[in-house]
Amino acid sequence: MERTLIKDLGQKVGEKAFIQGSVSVRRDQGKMVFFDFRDRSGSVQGVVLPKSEAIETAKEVRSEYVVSAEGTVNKRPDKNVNLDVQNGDIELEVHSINILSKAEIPFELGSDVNLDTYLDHLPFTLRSEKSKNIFKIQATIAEAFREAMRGRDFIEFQTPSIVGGDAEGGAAAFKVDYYYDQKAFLATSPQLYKQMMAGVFERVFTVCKIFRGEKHATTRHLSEAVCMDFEMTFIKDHTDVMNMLEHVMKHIVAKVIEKHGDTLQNMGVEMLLVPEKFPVLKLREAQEILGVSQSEPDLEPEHERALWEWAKKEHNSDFVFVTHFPLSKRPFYTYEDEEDRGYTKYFDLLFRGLEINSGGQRVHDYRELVERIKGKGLDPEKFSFYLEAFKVGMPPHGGSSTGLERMTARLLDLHNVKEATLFPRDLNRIDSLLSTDEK
Ligand code: AMO
Repeated sequence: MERTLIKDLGQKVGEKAFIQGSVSVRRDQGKMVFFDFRDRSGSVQGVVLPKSEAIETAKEVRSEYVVSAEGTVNKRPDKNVNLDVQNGDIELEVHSINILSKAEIPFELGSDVNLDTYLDHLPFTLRSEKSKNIFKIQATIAEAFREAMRGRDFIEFQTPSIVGGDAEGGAAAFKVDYYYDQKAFLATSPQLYKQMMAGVFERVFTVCKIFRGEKHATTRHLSEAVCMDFEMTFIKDHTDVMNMLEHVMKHIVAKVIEKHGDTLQNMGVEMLLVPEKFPVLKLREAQEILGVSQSEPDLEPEHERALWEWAKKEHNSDFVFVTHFPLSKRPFYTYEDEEDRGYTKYFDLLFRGLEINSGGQRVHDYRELVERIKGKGLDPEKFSFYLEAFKVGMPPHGGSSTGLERMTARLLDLHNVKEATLFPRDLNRIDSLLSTDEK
């Protein structure tokens, strides 16, 4: 018999059906055995009656066993109907059951365990409803990002992960053993490549991995993260990039609500506040609001959280842009504001109290860029490949980068970015370490 997906069983009342899936719960009531079966489409209650041929096997089955079952789809008696759950008006009266795989589980799926235990058992814990929802929503975020970009004439490109040097200056790059003793690193950002590609296609985007040797254990840093980057040419200044990013963010939020509105509600996620225009503050204005010294070059995590409170109260917004960071603390490619010397046409986008995106206008003049590289104590020779894009003519341009895990975590109000990362890498965690003694 052909497999029927569990979500379609309701259309087969009175008929026989064959399902395949896992056992979420088994309730042995002596004479009868009840099951909650699940597959990728949903769940359904099954019942094995005392006279059924399946009763022996049913008593053997435990939580998470993988099974196939054949039975008749019945309407439930009125008193047992539960319209609040999927398939709450039917049950599968099981005639035969076949164990495809036995299971030995460390604890009940969906148990409230601490983060380390959760991460130690990812092949199992990722199967919980909560985890599946997180990563389904994450997939929608990435899909909606691509959709928004394509809708504005951006072309997707693949960026290399093995690179000759670090684009970001500050971020610690992982060194790689490359052929012939050449020095190579894992990319800390697609920055230089997206700029080069903007010179080719005018508008480009990429969804890629970045690698950063973050030395501190925090709730916001990963050693391997996914970035959604774009770069666009012929901009007037950084505000064109901010407007594009605002459009992208609104599209992502709308798509997530459209596809996962019910899940957000079930997860207790607060309604997202997305105003027509996101509030914008210069760093110095933000510092004045926060009552902190304007000599600080950046915001601390608690400042980002306080600015969320401000944005909610003053602008009914979960988003706030902070612009004009000091030039001295930003990478060499950052554009200086001619009307506000020493400060940059660069921004961070904070979402629900966390920086999820950075971006801005870039230096596009070859000579100036060479000077800026030197100014950072770097050798322009080492950047000659990148610099060729500027030598051969580069339009004014800018772009930005959104951290996928950070955006997912804040959207779903998850405390730690690792909860929004399938297989997080950090100071202590790489999967093989879980199964060997080698350090
Ligand atoms: P930045 O270094 O701010 O900017 O990175 C951009 C965004 O990437 C995410 N991110 C991270 N997420 C988790 N763990 C990390 N270790 C981590 N590092 C970065 C954040 C951050 O906002 N080239 C510039 C972008 C640009 O100018 O276009 C850059 O890399 O969400």
